Amino acid sequence: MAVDYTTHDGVAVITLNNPPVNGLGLSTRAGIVEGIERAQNDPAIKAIVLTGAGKAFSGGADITEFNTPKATQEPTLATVIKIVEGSAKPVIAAIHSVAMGGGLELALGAHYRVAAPGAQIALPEVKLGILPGAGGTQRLPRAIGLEAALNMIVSGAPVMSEKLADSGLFDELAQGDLAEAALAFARKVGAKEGPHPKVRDRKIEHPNAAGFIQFARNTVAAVAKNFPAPQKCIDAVEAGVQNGFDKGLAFERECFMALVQTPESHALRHAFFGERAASKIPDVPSDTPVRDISQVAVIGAGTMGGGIAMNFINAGIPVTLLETKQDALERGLATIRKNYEATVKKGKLKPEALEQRMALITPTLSYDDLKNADLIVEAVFEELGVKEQVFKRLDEVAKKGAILASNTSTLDVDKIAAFTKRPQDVVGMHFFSPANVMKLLEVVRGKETEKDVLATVMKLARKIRKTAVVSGVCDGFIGNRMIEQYIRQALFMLEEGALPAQVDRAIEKFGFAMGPFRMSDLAGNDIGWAIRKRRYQEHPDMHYSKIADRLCETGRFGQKTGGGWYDYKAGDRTAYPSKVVDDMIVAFSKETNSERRKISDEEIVERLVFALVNEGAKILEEGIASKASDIDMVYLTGYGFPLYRGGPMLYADTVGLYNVERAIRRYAARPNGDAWELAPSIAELAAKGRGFTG
Ligand code: 3H9
Repeated sequence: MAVDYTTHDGVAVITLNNPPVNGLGLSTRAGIVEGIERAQNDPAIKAIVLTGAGKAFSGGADITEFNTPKATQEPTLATVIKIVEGSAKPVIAAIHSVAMGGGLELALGAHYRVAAPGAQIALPEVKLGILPGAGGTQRLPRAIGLEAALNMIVSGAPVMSEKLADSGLFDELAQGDLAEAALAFARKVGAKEGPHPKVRDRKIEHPNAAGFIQFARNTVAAVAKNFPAPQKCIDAVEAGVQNGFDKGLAFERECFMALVQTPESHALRHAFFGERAASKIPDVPSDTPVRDISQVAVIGAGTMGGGIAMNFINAGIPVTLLETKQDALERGLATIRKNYEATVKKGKLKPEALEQRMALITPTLSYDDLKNADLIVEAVFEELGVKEQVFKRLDEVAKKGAILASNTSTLDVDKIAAFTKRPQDVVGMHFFSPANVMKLLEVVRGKETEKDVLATVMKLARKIRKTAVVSGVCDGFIGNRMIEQYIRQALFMLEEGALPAQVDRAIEKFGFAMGPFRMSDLAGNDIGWAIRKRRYQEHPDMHYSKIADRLCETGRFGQKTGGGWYDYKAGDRTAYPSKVVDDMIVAFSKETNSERRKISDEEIVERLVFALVNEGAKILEEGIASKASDIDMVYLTGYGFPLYRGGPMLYADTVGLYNVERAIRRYAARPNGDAWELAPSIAELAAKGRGFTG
């Protein structure tokens, strides 16, 4: 049963009991209606308290029901709220912990609201690409005013209940026990004659509603250009302001039904569940005991090591930072300080907090100082020999049970683990640069990594606010292994007729934050060159365009050398198309007998994105990633894949695997087609009419 019903001396208490967050799925909705009716029919009941068991009042509509028959099956949430609002006996919402989305809308349908402090109050629907669809856009402005409501609806951000104490939303902020306070309140109002107040009857008062709505519209247009929901939120609020509650409500419903079908909403919901699913590892039970991590050490105080250290410090975990030379250590500390100073300047960190954070770092030159660390993250030079020295040393000094992590981005974690006598404690923690900013953390599971090590790292990732995705051991793990195929295609297309600016423009129009050539100029073309040189030795049969090597031979390493695929001016990061490079590309095509042709933007997007998809499919086949949504989370949080498309695997499903397969076969039959070896699972799923994500 998703709802409990109890009575307390003339007051009925309806308790949502649908863990984990009292989502308003069909059975919960039906249970509320049943409870209200039972209370109506019991003459001894004078008032009804509506509350939630466990860790929420309610987290809103059950998102898993969206686009299923249950979502529209009666009683819908709108019906439930109508019944609550129409109850002759007063309904009091007793709100604690979380009242979000449909949960808050339900509370707004009650006649009174009593809240505990510390509750997160939000209409976060916009973050799922929809709008509040059960009266939120109509009732919240009537409860707390147009401006505050529109801000909450368009941002989706939670506001603490105590901040809303005087907003008109709550009738009482309970200081002691919420249940007691709600019961006392219920008895008080239960003794009063009805009718009891309804939020829908309140007026929206604003000196210049039309002006404010226009202002909101302009603001949203600037920040949410690829998402339809924010504008629709404004439209729905406006409809209520202009045409009254009932018409506003009908318009809101219409917008909700349309938005819930959009690919953008589908993508955002996929990301919501993908993020949570990523933290679950199929063969590591959720109750696996974790190791205590209260002291971390980071080896290497360079850009990467410093950024990694900041993550732990920000979470209040002390870090011992090790370098081999005093000046490198000092440089590293100075960079960390500079980063925090920049945050203070932006007003996002208090000056005293800066010193507190710096005080959490213990700099050292001695491995002996690592003996108390519960977790040691190595961020030294990316070469197996260097890693060997470090891990052998760590094996000597680290305490028993300490987790030894490598930040390697390409090397074999099993080989690294084998440098120690405790491979079960070794794991990859691949942070992305800048490590203190980027959300993604690839957790690389070695063949001997213990389950509790994985469970510990996943829990810690949440603490340091990373999206952690588990990858098996392979060259490049999930993210870089896939990006390699994408870059290969980008380079082939230069040879076949495109120029860097065209490739970048096409994929940026698709929604990537930055095209492959601008990205490479930013990261440094020499980095890719070094990786390719290694590839040429390890995989001499692999067919690459040598065009990027030609560029590197001229010393054009990117922004840092004032030129790469593009030209740069001093102090200006704008990428200007380079005649020298474009001429070089055309000459290279001639030299390699590649016939240049006009390549369409559509082909550019297909070849880049399907290269990711094809490799992603192989990664799934090999079990390197355990689910397609993990791959999407890697690309959404670490590689600038457009959020509104949901990641490469969901995008492939949206296009249809039948179409993806046909395109890959087509490209495989063309020049440079040997780079396309169709992943068998694409054909298999396409034949069954299925997709990667469900
Ligand atoms: C809506 O209400 C539409 C209406 O306007 C109109 C309807 C007609 N549904 O985040 P956590 C699951 S739209 C289904 O790790 P926390 C979640 O997947 C809804 N499942 O916990 C996870 O499952 P699992 C508007 C949900 O304590 C588990 O709960 N509401 C829902 O860090 C724990 O989640 C929102 O957008 C849901 N609504 O944070 C709120 N919510 O354990 C979205 C959660 O299997 N939710 N789950 O992985 C949140 O922001 C957070 O989950 C919350 C708890 C703050 C509630």
